[in-house]
Amino acid sequence: MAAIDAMDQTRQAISFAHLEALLEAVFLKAGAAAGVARILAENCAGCERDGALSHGIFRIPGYLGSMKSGWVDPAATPVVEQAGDSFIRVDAANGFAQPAVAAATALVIEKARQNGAAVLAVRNSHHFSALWPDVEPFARQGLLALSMVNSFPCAVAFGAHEPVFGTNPVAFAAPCDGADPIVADLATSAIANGDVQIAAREGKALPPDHGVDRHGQPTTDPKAVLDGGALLTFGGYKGAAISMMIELFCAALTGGKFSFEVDWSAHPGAETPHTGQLIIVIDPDAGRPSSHFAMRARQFVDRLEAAGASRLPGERRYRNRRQSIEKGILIRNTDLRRLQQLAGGAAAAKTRP
Ligand code: NDP
Ligand code: PYC
Repeated sequence: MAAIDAMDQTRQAISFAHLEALLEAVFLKAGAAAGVARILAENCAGCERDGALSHGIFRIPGYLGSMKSGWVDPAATPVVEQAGDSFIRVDAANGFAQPAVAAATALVIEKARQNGAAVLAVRNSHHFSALWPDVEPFARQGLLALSMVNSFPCAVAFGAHEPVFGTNPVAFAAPCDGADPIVADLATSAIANGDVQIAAREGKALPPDHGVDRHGQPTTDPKAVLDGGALLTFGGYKGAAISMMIELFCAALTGGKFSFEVDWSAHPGAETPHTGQLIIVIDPDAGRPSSHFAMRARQFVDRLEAAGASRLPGERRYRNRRQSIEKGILIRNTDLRRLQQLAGGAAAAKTRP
């Protein structure tokens, strides 16, 4: 999509299956391998369904720009390497991160169940989405998962004057008795770059203390942040420390690039960060005769709620998901038409609601 038309407020509700099929056709038409197109379509449609809008269909132009410019290989075959009993490395071969993670998932689960924990270190990969889709499925199988990914230089360390960090999100998922898994997923910058872009398109100001302009001066203007400025980390030096951990774990450990090493200047239109990702999976009941963790998680959540916690992380997304499943996913008509064009005529018949 050349641009999302922020002025067009007319929308229609479409099913998840319809959106997923449409996006799959878009990725296929742009040259993605069949397996890659399917995985990215499910991921992107899931973000839209759950209201994770900074990483839903808004990202399609960026995906396609990266593919068209030759920056990412949408037909890459990831190479899975067993680096240790419970340490699995994947070379994503300059492809997207999600197919690389998918290629190793069965092995990671097997090793986590066998040994109590497993580490998945992905390098040479492009992650352009939310992180929760990477961790939630593990928790649905009774496992704990922690993941992080670095991105591209757009956030300044506490007291620094140049962006070295990416927006570097971290996410965890945990099973909880009688409920959806607990899932938290957050950028370590004060705000995700995607939300800054959305604010710029919609003419909205950022909250104070989120970004600086190209001269290092505080600004609430999203355009000034995007045009040579930078984001701050959340929580000052504390967020900076977590962002530093993410750089070390996702680049130095995996063999991927640090955010500051990402240079797509020779690939106009490219937007997907070419970095690395780490996932740690733990079997919480390893060495115990019966399931314990999910029950303890439930007790903790009950205590939080009794203490007045108004909502848990992940709750907004789950609510959106339930609504989308019941009533359909609301998509602007202009966006739907543009996606249909990108999918090509042949796909249109396949993707009717
Ligand atoms: P948010 O600040 O919107 O939310 C962060 C977390 O806090 C979520 O789990 C959210 O749950 C939860 N939360 C929000 N408000 C409350 C509240 N009042 N009480 C309790 N919990 C709350 O996310 P970010 O803007 O930091 O990140 C947005 C997305 O961008 C993430 O999915 C992230 O993975 C993605 N991202 C991806 C990058 C990449 O390189 N691929 C880089 C940076 C970000 P809920 O979801 O239910 O609202
Ligand atoms: O929203 O900060 C972000 C982001 C970076 C890469 C993908 N999403």
